[in-house]
Amino acid sequence: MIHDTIAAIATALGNSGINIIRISGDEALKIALDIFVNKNNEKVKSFKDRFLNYGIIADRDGKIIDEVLISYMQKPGTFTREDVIEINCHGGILSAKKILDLILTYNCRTAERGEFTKRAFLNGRIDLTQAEAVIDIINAKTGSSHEISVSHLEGRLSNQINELIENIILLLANIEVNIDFPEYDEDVVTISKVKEESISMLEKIETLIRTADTGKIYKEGIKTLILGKPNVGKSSLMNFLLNENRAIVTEIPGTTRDTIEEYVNINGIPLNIIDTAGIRKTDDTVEKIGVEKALAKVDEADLIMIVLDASKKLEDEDIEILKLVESKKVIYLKNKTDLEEKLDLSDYKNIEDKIINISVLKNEGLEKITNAIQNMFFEGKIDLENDLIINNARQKNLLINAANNLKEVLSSVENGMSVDFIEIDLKACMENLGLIVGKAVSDDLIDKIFNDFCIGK
Ligand SMILES: Nc1nc2c(ncn2[C@@H]2O[C@H](COP(=O)(O)OP(=O)(O)OP(=O)(O)O)[C@@H](O)[C@H]2O)c(=O)[nH]1
Ligand SMILES: [Mg+2]
Repeated sequence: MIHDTIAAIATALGNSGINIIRISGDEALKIALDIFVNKNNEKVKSFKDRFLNYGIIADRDGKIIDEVLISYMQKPGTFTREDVIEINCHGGILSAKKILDLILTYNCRTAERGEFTKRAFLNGRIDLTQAEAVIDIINAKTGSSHEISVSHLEGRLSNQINELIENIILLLANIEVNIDFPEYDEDVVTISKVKEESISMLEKIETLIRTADTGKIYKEGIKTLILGKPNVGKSSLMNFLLNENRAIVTEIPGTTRDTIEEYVNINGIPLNIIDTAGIRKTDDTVEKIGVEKALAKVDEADLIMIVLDASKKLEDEDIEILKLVESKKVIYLKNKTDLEEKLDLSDYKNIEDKIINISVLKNEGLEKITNAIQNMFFEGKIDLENDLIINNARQKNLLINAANNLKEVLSSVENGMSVDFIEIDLKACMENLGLIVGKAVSDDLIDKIFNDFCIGK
């Protein structure tokens, strides 16, 4: 049981209209009552549960720190399942800091990162998938990723995992009965039930695992590298996709020196676009580093947009780039089709067949790029509303382990192994699933997960 009271500034440490300080724990109400006076400069005896109270907080010398709105939320129906106080004070970080400092002079300590959510978890308010959803919501870079995390927070993933766990418990009970009362001779029935159930559970788990790649894309965006020799129009393309003049564009080859990275959502497709320095051999130290940086990003990219210049002959640099990305998902773009065509791809038939003609200058052909991405990444179109999507690597790995356990179960059934083996693997599967929702999770893992939070959450 946790007894100490924690406090933190829950809003971001920047300039904002208001800031919120949160206190959670047994001392929360007492502290709030002690530091607060109402608009008539009077102490109040108590706060009504879930009402806003307008008043003033002064320091221990009676010097006013700020006008505030305080709300008191009585346990257990709160996020942390403890008494919670929230103090809204004015923005600019100074008042919030002063109020927090004052609170910390009481029997109360600063909350660690994610500690409010950790308490919600430890006190049974939410399970681990929901706690992870909270951090994902905070960090969501795309609207879709936010939607997925909200569905996890609602507990949809946990419900499905819990159903699987209950299923295994039933199966294990079935096996136990069979061991305890062998005279019933239900051996055959049990084994066929184990097989049938394992196949069905395996299917469900594998479906979830398959969604993980989509989940990753929604979470992080499709990591899209724009690659090409200098001056082909990479930065122009980047700016067009972002709909803003983010990257410098000039007619001088070698304009972009560093990689430039931005997030954008194009027709619901989340992209993490990276513009790069034009690839060429160069003696310029800065440009050389830029080129190396661009090349270093090829490996980790989900998608590469190769830009070729329609108005120039194919050069060694182009050919080198084409070779470099052979094993990747690539969209080939022929830019500057508004100019007289000099590019000849007849030696590269497979690329010629796939190439998309565009002119960034004239705004032509660009919708074909989004169509191509759509086809490449979202063939079996995912329905965010109705499909559960895994967007967390920890959960994915545990699901893979659980699937492997079930495969072991099925292989034991096939090979007529003793029921003991089946039991071991079913239990292991149950444990792996349990870890996803945080049943019997080690303290280290809990700390690790909550450490990713920000203070005050
Ligand atoms: N005619 C024509 N010019 C274009 C087109 N797209 C870009 N340009 C011009 O091509 C020149 C180079 O464009 P950038 O976008 O800077 O090219 P880049 O590939 O980023 O070049 P580096 O950063 O030097 O590697 C600029 O003068 C652009 O205005 C196009 O579709 N048609
Ligand atoms: Mg550029």
